[in-house]
Amino acid sequence: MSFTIVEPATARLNRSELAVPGSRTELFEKAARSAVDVLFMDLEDAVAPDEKPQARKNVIQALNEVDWGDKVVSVRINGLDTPYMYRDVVDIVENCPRLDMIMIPKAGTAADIYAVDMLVTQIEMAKGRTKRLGLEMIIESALGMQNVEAIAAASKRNEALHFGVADYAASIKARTTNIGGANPYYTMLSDADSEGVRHTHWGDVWHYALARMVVAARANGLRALEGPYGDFKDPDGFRASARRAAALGCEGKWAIHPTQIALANEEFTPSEADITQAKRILEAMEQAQREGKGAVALDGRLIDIASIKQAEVLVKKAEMIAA
Ligand code: 1VU
Ligand code: GLV
Ligand code: MG
Repeated sequence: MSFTIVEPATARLNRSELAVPGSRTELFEKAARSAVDVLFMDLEDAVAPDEKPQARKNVIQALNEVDWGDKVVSVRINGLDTPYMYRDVVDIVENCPRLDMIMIPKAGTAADIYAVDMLVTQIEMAKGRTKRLGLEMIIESALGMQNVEAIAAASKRNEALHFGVADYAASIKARTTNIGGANPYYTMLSDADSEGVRHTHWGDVWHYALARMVVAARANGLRALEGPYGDFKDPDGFRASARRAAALGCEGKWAIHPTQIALANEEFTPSEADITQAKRILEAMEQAQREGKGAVALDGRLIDIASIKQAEVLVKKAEMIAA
């Protein structure tokens, strides 16, 4: 290990995160009763400008009146460049003791996080809030991606980074109108094979951005989450998107429709086979260490001390889900 120890953020199960527009009050109870791990009530892009003040009132009322059970509840405030954001923070933090986190959209620089932290800290002190609020940031602009490391390290309140693929695509001027998923333009054509056929190879157009964000999150002890998949009638596409995000180190994905909650929960839950294999690795390494060995073979493959850490990630996640 480095002499620099990475402190993990508040541990929360965050396989799924449901987006609930603050203007649609009829959805609040449904969200509270759903199987989602975390939900955020949105004051930002799902709410039209004329509806912003009313949506803020709706969210405050719901945070005080709806029984959210053990759900982790967040509010997505408006961006720091809008006339709404300061009042979102002041009214919501002053009046909502149940709130767990604030989601900052379009985080661009570490100073954005500093500004929200400063405001939240003053309100917490003034109001004697006992529950310390966490911050989750959406990385969804070229500026935010350029500064992602500094954003991740900007506050001790930070808990998670989210990849906001829709705004990110717009910000980098990518050629797409899809929200997440594959991009038919992002392909390469192979040379002709022995039968003269040329094959199209699909790539993951978001690989670099997502991987870069995951590294920044993990280097600062934060959760990394994948954002929206807009086609909520395409469970296979959602699953593929979630699965490759999990493979890259994400621990959850947004649901923009209730049908995506179970898909996210399933895809970010380690399978029985994965857990069994992880436990076998831990047992084999315990035996190896009793015998004074650091590296041994299991099923014809190398396992060593790093394998213990890999296996523990899976076993700890399974224990968290079972708790
Ligand atoms: O079966 P019921 O009638 O009882 O319920 C409906 C509907 O009310 C409910 N439902 C939801 N419940 C909780 N949270 C939700 N977000 C939610 N969405 C729907 O589920 C049942 C089936 O709904 P539906 O298929 O009839 O869906 P609608 O036509 O009512 O709504 C579809 C959209 C996509 C508009 C809706 O799901 C929605 O508003 N989703 C969230 C949008 C959002 O928050 N966007 C911001 C985050 S994404 C981003 O920033 C970048 C793209
Ligand atoms: C989320 O906010 C996105 O823009 O994808
Ligand atoms: Mg966005």
